[in-house]
Amino acid sequence: MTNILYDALIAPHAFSDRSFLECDDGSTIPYAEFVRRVAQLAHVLVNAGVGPGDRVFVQVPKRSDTIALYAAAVQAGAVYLPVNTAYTQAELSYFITDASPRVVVCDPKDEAVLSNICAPVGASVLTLGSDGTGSLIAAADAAPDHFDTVPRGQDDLAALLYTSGTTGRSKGAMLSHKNLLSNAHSLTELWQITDQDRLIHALPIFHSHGLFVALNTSLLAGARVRFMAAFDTDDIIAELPKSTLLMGVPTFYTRLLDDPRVTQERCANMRLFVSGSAPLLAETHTAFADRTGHHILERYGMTETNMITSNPYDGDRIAGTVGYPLPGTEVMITDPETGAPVSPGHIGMIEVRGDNVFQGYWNMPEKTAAELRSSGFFITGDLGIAAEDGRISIVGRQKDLIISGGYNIYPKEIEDAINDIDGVLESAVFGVPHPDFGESVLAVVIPDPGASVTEDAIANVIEPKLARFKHPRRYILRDALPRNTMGKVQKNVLRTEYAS
Ligand code: MCA
Ligand code: AMP
Repeated sequence: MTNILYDALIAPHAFSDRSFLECDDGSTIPYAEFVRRVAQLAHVLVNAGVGPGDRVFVQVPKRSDTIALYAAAVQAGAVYLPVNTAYTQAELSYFITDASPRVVVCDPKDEAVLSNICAPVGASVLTLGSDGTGSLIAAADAAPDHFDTVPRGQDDLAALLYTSGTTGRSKGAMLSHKNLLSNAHSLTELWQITDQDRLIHALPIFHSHGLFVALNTSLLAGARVRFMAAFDTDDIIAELPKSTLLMGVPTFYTRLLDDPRVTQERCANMRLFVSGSAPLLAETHTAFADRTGHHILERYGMTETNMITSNPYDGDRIAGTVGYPLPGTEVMITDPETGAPVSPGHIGMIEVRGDNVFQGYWNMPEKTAAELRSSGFFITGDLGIAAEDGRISIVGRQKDLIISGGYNIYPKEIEDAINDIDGVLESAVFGVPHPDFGESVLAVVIPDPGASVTEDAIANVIEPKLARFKHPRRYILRDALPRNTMGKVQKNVLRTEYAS
């Protein structure tokens, strides 16, 4: 048996002296060197006790060794579990307890805290810091640069990605080798990515977008990657004339449009701009085309499904639509109440089936059963319309979700944290339009009768509990929440009231 993801993405580069990662400090990591680094890190993982199917939990800065660590987990037959570097100790504690990893890799500054969290689950802690040093790195430097790849089949898990849930508890989406590889093949072919491409990579690498969409396709094609530690408008503008591809969230494009240096001439070498993770406003699409001559290609996906649809590479990229189902992926629009398919032109639930669809939620069979039908169709929670020719438009979400700068924020998680505060009766968290992030978070809080709660006091309690990007920008104290006749909170009323 082979290891299908490793064999497709990493092994073919073993003797290639072509550039893979071009880093911020000007250094370049050729493909063959990367393959050797992956082997060294795989040795470190196995020496730390990682066996096939074990989770490798990773919360580290964006570095070339972080990507090598992902590939090393795959080569060692383990399950890679990256999390947002913004998560707090309280959030990490939940993930680590739920996933019971064998190894946790963290920033050296967090080692003491994570060691405490890891002790009850018996996970070892290794470190990798933003300066590229740490115990993981020291051990890798001393390890052999060849590793006998652990066999893994197509249904074996390669990654576990936590995605927040409407019930307030994050769910681990189990992604198999087949899920990841099939999607990488579809996207590489559709977007015509080759070894002649140079991708500007400015996304975080703890989500599907930056890790799988951007890097699995680059690895499959043997493309070069200008690997940036973080998004920076100046850096991207400097790289445009030397690059061919950019993948980003809509905020990338509104920020680029704010800069007059982004012109047709500067983008002349670019072949493709891709946007996803959040709705791209039609006005952004049009303004970018007017300014640069490039029609941003919008695609649609989810952590659970990888990418689902894409606008065409050749053909009309229509603003406000997310294009057609990827090859091998079926999309069905259904009545949210009955699950029966609806006709083209009618709004319904977007459901998806294919090799890209995950294996279920970690340790949550009832949630898996509720969202993944026995027919194989996954219920996305997004509402859409299919045109007669199959082109999909997303028109809303049935799930209560805010997307801020491409990060998903589930109101229930924040409401639970606010409602736990002494003196709070209830709360409603909702998104309002934001010029940079698309949406931002507000909270309306109803104090208990006679209680004296202040905005600052609430903020102080939330601060250490939730990652910064989830924090409401305001806590608005009121006497009551607007409700409909059924008693359901009318968030649409709040959204309208506080839109400006
Ligand atoms: C940073 N901050 C944010 C966000 N990002 N607040 C709300 N929403 C955000 N997205 C806050 C920080 O906590 C900080 O707060 C302040 O903004 C500045 O932080 P900084 O790191 O400097 O921000 P930035 O570099 O300007 O980051 C903005 C960003 C980043 C580049 C848009 O958020 C980003 O890279 N987003 C991409 C997310 C992504 O990859 N999503 C894919 C999910 P303070 O100053 O108060 O401390 S995968 C997915 O959705 C599916 C599968 C799909 O289809 O792709
Ligand atoms: P996540 O849970 O982080 O995987 O985010 C997935 C969600 O992001 C989807 O269910 C959609 O609601 C949203 N999303 C991703 N791509 C797009 C897009 N192009 N347009 C609108 N929403 C999108």
